[in-house]
Amino acid sequence: MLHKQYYVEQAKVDRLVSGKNRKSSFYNGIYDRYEYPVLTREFAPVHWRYDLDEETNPYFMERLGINAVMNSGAICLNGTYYLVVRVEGNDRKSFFAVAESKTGIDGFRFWDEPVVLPDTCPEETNVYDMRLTLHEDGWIYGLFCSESKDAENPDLSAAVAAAGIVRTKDFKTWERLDNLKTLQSPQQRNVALHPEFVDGKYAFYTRPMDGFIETGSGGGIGFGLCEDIRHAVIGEERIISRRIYHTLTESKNGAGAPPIRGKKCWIHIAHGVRNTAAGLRYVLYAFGTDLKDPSRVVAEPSGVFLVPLGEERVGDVSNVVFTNGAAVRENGDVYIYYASCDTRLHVAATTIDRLEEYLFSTPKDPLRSADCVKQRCEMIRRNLALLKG
Ligand code: M1P
Repeated sequence: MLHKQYYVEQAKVDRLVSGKNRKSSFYNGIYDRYEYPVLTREFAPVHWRYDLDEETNPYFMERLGINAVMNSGAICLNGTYYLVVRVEGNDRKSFFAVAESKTGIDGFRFWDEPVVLPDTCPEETNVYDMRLTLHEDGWIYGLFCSESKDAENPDLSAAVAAAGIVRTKDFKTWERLDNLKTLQSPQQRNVALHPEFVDGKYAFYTRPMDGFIETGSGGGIGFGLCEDIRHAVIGEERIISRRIYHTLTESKNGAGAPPIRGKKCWIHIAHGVRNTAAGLRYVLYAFGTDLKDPSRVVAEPSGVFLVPLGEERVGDVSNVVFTNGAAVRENGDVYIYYASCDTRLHVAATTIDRLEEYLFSTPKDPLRSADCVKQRCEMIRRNLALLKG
């Protein structure tokens, strides 16, 4: 028999799912932030966490708790927003689950069952951060991190990150393809697939890494082509968004959602990482690449695009915002899904026009204090002249 506490717990989930989200008072003209996260662990269905049967669970104890819901792939199809969410169990293992909404800013409800990927890699211990691409070949691809123990290193935390590839048409049946092989780089994380063929080939944004945490000689976000996505091999990776000393990408960076086709360029929202006395700080930044040659950067606004603010700054991995999904509507509205502190998921809403104005009108980073203050003074003086009439 169903335990009566089930109804109490399910009512809490239903209340959260039916709650309305509101724009917050935050303003920067680039995007709107929202007051509430779009998903937290409390949105996880009760039947994922509890044995509902009164006989086998007389105290209605949580059996398989959910620790966090975060980094999500996103797509808008026929007016419905789909997220493929990274859900982390209390056992530290992540899995994927689909949540859908009609508004993109609230009302996300998880499907009844998590995604079950074909289990083709016996050494794979953890999977996370799926980037969804609706490709012009007709498939929806999901690229994710497939993590395994580094069998050659006795250190218990030594691991190997590879890019797993799956594809689907309905988010229910998933075909697993070979993991991506990059001949120049031993490890990969944060890999995204470009939505269109480039020179007749599949194009990938990569993040070459020497180790599991440190990118080492990996200079930033790479770009590479391959012919056969079922057995994807990339020979040359060209770095298109470099890590730079004393900027937000100094320690590492990585692609976010697959780029968005704008009117003037491909719009990229990526993450950058720098080290601080308080540990690594993850923020988002943006750049634009040429519509015909997506490996050529044409717009590089200076500084951060989005940083963790207020309550977003605290969580399992504090001082982190991370994105791997954005949903675009036909009218040009863009919803950027970002997680804070590997704990919960938020949305920032903008449009293609606003993003392109940001990309092309924000000044470039002059990279030195003396030049940065000159750049600022030029704007201040123009403004003062305007204010004085
Ligand atoms: O903990 C912050 C993020 O760390 C990793 O990103 P990166 O590979 O750039 O260091 C990822 O594991 C990501 O999931 C996580 O949010």
